[in-house]
Amino acid sequence: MPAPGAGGAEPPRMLILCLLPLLWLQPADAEATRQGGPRLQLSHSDLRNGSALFWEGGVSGGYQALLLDEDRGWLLVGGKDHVYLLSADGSDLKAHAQVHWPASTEHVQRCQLAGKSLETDCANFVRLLQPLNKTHVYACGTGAFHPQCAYLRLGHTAQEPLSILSHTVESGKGKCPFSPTQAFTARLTDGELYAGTPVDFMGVNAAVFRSPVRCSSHNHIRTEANDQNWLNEPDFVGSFSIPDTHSPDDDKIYFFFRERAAEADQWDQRVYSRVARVCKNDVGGKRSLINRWTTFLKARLVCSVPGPSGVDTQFDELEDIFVLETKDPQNPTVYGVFSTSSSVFPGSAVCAYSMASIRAAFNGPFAHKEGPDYRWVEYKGRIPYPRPGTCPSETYDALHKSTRDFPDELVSFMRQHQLMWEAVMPLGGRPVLTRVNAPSALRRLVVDRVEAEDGPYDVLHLGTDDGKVLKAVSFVKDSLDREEIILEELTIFKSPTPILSMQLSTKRQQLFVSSEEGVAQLGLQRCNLYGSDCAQCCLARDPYCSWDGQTCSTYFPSSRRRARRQDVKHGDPWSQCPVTEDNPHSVEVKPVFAVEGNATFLECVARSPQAALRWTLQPAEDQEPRELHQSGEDDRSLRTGRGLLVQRLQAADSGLYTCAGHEHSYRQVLARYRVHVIPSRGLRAPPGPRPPAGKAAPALALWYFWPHQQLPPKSYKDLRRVAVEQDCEQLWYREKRRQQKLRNLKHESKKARVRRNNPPEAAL
Ligand SMILES: *[C@@H]1O[C@H](CO)[C@@H](O)[C@H](O)[C@H]1NC(C)=O
Ligand SMILES: *[C@@H]1O[C@H](CO)[C@@H](O)[C@H](O)[C@H]1NC(C)=O
Ligand SMILES: CC(=O)N[C@H]1CO[C@H](CO)[C@@H](O)[C@@H]1O
Repeated sequence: MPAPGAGGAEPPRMLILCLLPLLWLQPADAEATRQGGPRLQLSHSDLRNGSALFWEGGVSGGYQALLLDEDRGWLLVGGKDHVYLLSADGSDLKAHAQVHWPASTEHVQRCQLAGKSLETDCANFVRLLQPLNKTHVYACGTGAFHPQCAYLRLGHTAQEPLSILSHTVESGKGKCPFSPTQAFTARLTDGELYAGTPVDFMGVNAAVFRSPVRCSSHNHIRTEANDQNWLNEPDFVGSFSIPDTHSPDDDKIYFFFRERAAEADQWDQRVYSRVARVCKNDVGGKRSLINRWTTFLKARLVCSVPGPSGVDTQFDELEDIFVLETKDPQNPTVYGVFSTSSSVFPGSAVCAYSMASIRAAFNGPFAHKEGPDYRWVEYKGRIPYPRPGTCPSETYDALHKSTRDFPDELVSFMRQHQLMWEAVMPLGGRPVLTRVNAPSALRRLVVDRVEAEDGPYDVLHLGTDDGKVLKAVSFVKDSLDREEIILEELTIFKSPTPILSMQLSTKRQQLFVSSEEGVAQLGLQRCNLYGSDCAQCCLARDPYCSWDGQTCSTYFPSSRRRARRQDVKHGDPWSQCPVTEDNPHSVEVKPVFAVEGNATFLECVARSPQAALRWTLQPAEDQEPRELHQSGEDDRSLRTGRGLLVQRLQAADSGLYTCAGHEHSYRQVLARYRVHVIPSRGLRAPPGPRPPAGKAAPALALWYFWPHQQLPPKSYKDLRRVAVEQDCEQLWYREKRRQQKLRNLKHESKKARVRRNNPPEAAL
């Protein structure tokens, strides 16, 4: 394997370095960012160059509602007063059609009279798009703080590919929030809309509703209003229909949200995350709980890192939820992204839950509070039959065909007991991914289950609050240790604006991402960017990618090509790639001459951000190489992400320096330098006939390594002229100018920013 940067045909260059200023060296930082940093980092402009397609139309409120049609390959996008139909035609993401759907003038005026802003509040922000059937979509918008819903017809005629059916416009109360920023969730299934949403102008009261959308036989039904035990200032995050048994009568809708925790210490004002569920066939009670849920139950969703002294780090605030479908429709894996409200260390975490653990919490004991002055305890009394929360179905009990037939005892129990005593714990008892003290927080996630050579992996695509998408994979290794790998960090949007929505197309292997700036479409992998050899491809450990013998490219599990090389779990190129023992002799040795007492800089750049650089020095042929540690015996040597700097050179620093990149078990020699330290007394010797006999050796050494097409210098005087004046002075002034620039910059901004923006450059 050729060494990077070893300029093949070029003759060895003689390097003499002057004292290198140390201002820009930052060994500690360089080491720190290498740990667990993303393997691939692409800026917005990198992505523009072929990796992603963009549809831009900056608008306040952003594009919050996305609806993907996998079969036809288009994306419906809800924005301010408009719905757009986007599709990618090769080189572009284009709006093929759009429909204008404003709020009524009357409501815009009322909204403004109430003190709201025309720009950011008093418009119809489209927040919900749900498929109704092949030709129609149910759409809801805020309608200038007067929510409205309507049918949207698709592809009716070529002249009018998208239209709002004006006769279908109806109130959106209980389906869609009033404000473009209030949290909510809604899902249309079987002609009914299940929604968790605020129901008033101020956004103070929120409830879980079911509203008929199409000719459905069911009534309107909701959670009890003004009862903190049902819901306590909730922020809804997601809702899903998940079957419980083979009988549709047992089907349930699950709601995910965060709310003020009534059961926590009342002085503590904690927020907890929740999962709640209702039966689809719940029609409310007959004498009590009329048009109220009789099956509404909720449990706490825990995402925490166990601490050493029993004090767990809680990520309490649910931000987004993704239900990863599996072959078994009753048992998808539920992924949540959480943030911590702790101001000590801001952070985010991703936790995964099994449906079994969620069901176990709902089948467990109820929480109970005897009265206002009592604490929450586990309910130990008699539990009515059928068990509270069970759907009326033949599976458990043929007597009760409808929730209206439920015994009074059960209905009155349901009035008092919504909260389960046990919390739902994450799979593995801890997060699959944590990110603390990071510059941004995680806000959205989608998960793709990818079949790799060594098994299935759940790849997380995470949207941040500053316009980025991270691709990560996390798994338990043989040792039971969990490993989290950030594969990519993509800066999708120009400005650091929050990611609002993400849609995954598994069929097309595409990801759609929206923000206030617009919508981006990108592939799930960019394998070719990991590197152009098998080892780099293998070390990347991206389940989407494998080495096909020529390039790093998409891995297809179905293809029976045994030649595909991939090892996600261990990333071990030894087992996967045609690398035999890495031969250091394939890397050319560059001679370096430096003056005693001065400094020299040996360049060596890792090929991936995860590789650690190690330096060894072999002082003489018959001596063993020894490793140069980060903090040497004296602090004359400094290692940076770009190389090694040795200051105040001594004669003993001469020898063969080898730089190798280490990653897992893989070691690759990247650069070799033969450093010759020339005694400074020799250089300072006055120009004269000959140097003292004892000082002849350096001149010989110099001559030996001198570029072949040049004549060797005749004397120390020549050496000084050629080497010092020509090379060094130029370098010195160049460096001085650079320094001055840096100093000026430093005055303007903070040190840390300057460092980040001006990575140390190789001096030669
Ligand atoms: C864009 O990509 C091409 C190859 O796909 C590459 O040659 C070119 O340098 C890239 N340009 C920029 C500005 O990154
Ligand atoms: C879809 O639903 C709309 C509204 O109920 C109805 O008019 C239309 O005929 C339906 N289309 C199909 C293909 O079922
Ligand atoms: C070429 C060069 O920069 N030489 C410097 C080496 O260090 C001595 C003092 O230690 C300076 O005087 C030289 O200018």
